[in-house]
Amino acid sequence: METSFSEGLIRTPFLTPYPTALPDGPALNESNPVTGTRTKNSDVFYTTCLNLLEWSFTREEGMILYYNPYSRAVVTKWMLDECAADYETHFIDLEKQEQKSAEFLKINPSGKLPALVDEETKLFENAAICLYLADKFPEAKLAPRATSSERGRYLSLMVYSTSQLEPAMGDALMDMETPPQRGWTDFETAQGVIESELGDGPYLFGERFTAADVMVGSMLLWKKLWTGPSKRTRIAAYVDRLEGRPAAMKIGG
Ligand SMILES: N[C@@H](CCC(=O)N[C@@H](CS)C(=O)NCC(=O)O)C(=O)O
Repeated sequence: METSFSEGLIRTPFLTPYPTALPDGPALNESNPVTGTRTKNSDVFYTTCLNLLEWSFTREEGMILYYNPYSRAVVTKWMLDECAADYETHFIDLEKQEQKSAEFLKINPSGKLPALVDEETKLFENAAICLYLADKFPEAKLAPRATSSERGRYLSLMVYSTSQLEPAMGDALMDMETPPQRGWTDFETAQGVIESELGDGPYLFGERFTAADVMVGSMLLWKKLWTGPSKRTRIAAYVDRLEGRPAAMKIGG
């Protein structure tokens, strides 16, 4: 179900943690202009109970993805769908700069998409969200367990995708040089790292698809959309494989 941005904010539990007294409701001892009687304790109690009842019916339990189909929020959506998670999307109009509104900045102080709200938990940055979801849904088996010997490589690839691969790809797309002082590598090197981590695949962890494939793969999927299939055959085949997944990332969807 999709609801509007403002509706979502009003219904987001952490912004309205409990019902406040009715703004137009009666104050204690105030004279009622219609009946002329004074407001009693029981009147205030009754109004508060009604508020509580209304709040308990309108309150959302599921996760809320702040979303625009033409943004990096499609990465989080892919991950949520791989987890078979129950969630709602709230559309954020980037042209209207809704991502910079005071209400949205309370969710994501960087003023960007995506953002995910799970009850009291607020998350931003795709990598953080994917790490969170993989751990929240262990039954989806999208992350090696914390005690597994593969956990270190998994965490490294999750961070590599966003701290090295993504900015390197940005530089390449904008025809910019990548001096090493910037803290990330050039795109050719980054693709070489991914190819060697992929090995014979089919995924980064062999037969097992993980959140690392969502993070690394989403970058390579964007690249294919912008500039066509990779000349590196191993990467091109990997991207085709990812695109073939039923939940695969869809831009504009
Ligand atoms: N590293 C961030 C990137 C977030 C990002 O740049 N989002 C863009 C949309 S693709 C955005 O919200 N831009 C609007 C703006 O900066 O005002 C992530 O992966 O979550």
